[in-house]
Amino acid sequence: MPLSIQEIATLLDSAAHQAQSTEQISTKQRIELAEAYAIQQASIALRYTRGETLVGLKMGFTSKAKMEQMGVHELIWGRLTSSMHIQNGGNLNFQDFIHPRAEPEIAFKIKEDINEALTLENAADYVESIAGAIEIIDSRYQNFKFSLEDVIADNCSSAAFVVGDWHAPDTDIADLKIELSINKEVVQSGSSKAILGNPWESLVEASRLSIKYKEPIKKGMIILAGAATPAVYIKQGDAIAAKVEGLGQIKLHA
Ligand code: OOG
Ligand code: MG
Repeated sequence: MPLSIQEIATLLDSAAHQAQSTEQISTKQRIELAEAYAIQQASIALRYTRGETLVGLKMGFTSKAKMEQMGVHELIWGRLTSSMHIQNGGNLNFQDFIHPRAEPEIAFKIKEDINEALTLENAADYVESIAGAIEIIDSRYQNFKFSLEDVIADNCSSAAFVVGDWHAPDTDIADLKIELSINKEVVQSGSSKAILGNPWESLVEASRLSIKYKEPIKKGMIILAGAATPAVYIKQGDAIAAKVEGLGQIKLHA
């Protein structure tokens, strides 16, 4: 018998909570896109019962680099909760993760509740500030492999994130040089342009998806625009840093 949405949600939540990988759902049963988002919602609801709160949304597969690395070619979105937020320069509790990877991103802090689909023309009106960020992704699936529906059900691999210093919303972010280093060695480099041609497009897409899936973007939320480069595996003891031109450094220790 196929597992129910609630059963899959519990399975994925336990995998994350216990840092134990699990088999891909798609190898056991077929799930539709809408079901995958319903599983994500139910699985994050289990985090809320443990006291976590929703602090933002993340966009995924907004760059070709990421799509190609993971073999998934559609935009996805997931939820960021309070326990995922690590202060800039902070530490990752490595034993809480399965096979974490780091990726450099751009973050938006929302100034006002968003109740409409944004456009490139009005998106900045809703943004209080912009920063560089590092996302730590940690697929709950074996070998970090998944289908589109698998990864959506698994909250798009969200595991942790770090945001750098906040900058004015009129900072030009269309084509910023981005570097990710591990132990001072540059391991990935690219441009913010890789994110849908302009990271603002990612916020526009996030606003559309948030309306479609009835998860409103509220004042104070953080929206991660998606990685500009492929993600890199990290190990315990690593010093991870991202440098985003004009936005400063974002750091964390694994
Ligand atoms: C899925 C999450 C994708 C991004 O920035 O593109 C993502 C994954 O790669 O495991 O966060
Ligand atoms: Mg990401």
